[in-house]
Amino acid sequence: MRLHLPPELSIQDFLDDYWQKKPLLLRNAIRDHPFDLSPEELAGLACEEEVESRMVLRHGEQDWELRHGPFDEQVFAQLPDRDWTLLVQDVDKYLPEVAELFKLFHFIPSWRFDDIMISFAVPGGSVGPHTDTYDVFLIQARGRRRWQIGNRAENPALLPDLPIRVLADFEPEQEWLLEPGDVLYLPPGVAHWGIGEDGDCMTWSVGLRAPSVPEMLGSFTQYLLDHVPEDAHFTDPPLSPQDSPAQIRPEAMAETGRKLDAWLAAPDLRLRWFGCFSTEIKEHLFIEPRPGTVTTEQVPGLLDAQPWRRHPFSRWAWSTGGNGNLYLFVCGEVFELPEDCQAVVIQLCDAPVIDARLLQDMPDTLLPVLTRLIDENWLEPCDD
Ligand SMILES: [Mn+2]
Repeated sequence: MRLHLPPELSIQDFLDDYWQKKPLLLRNAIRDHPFDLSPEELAGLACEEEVESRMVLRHGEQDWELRHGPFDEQVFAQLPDRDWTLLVQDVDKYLPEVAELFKLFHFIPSWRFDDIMISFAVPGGSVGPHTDTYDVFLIQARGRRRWQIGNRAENPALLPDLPIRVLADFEPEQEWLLEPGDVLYLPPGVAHWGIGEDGDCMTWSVGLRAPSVPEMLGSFTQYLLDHVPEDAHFTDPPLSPQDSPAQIRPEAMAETGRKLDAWLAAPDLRLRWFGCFSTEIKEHLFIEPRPGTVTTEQVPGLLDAQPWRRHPFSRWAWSTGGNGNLYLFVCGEVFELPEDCQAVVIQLCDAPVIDARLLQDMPDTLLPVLTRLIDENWLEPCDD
């Protein structure tokens, strides 16, 4: 399965000219995925307690009525023929055939992806014109949907008093009717409006993660607070008597700046934080730890007995620090490993199925880490 780009456009061209810059419509880009999720199956997911879902009705109890799932099955029978849409978040976490689609976008780091949201719309159904703060690949999976896109605007005006963010002024600049297999790439901030055309339609939205800078600062400073030793204190620059003892002199600020900058810019601490931050999982996607604990001695036998995979909710990444350290990040935690573990770490993070043969000659230092990964259920047997 691959993404079919026009012959004159290479992946590198796409990354250079379009990624995070401008929209691109790719006609017939997915040709060998069955998209065989039925509207009934999607509605079934929206009825489940742990699945995040929403419904937007254009003319409900108010204009743009928003309803939150989980929904009762009978709700679907009472809906009008037109002008509503159902959106189900994180479908990739529940259906492996949906998660498969991430493979199409292997040219983007896997830790950048958030989820695949699937929306079903009847004719006229939509969430209104809006902007998103993240990149998205809108994949037409079933039926046809009309997409209008506008330009990029900073802080655009919204319609007042609505439960969803609908742009007050939306001027479409381009318009396309998407057919199954078409993919529309949108960078952050581009106004867009997708409306169900004739008959039902389904869009699979592959969404990226783009935490805000305040979110990153909040998380990073908390990480610093947890890791900077408490006995690191303020110290004076070389002092000389002051005419006004109340003055804060530039030398005092320079010294204070050096202290803070040393921690803010510490490369290793920053990398550890970023890896943990990027692999954190959403709270409601809680991974139940494996019942009973596993001992380090049991691990080689367990791994040998059957194929293993990453838990579908889990997030993984790895990196090397400036000091040559190898870091494995899983679900917001960091494991520091010797360099000779790199091949195994890559396999753990990237391979669809963990090959026990590669793990057979793994360095012993990896064993306690694998024990923890299995204990937490971040690694699970394939047939679970
Ligand atoms: Mn959107």
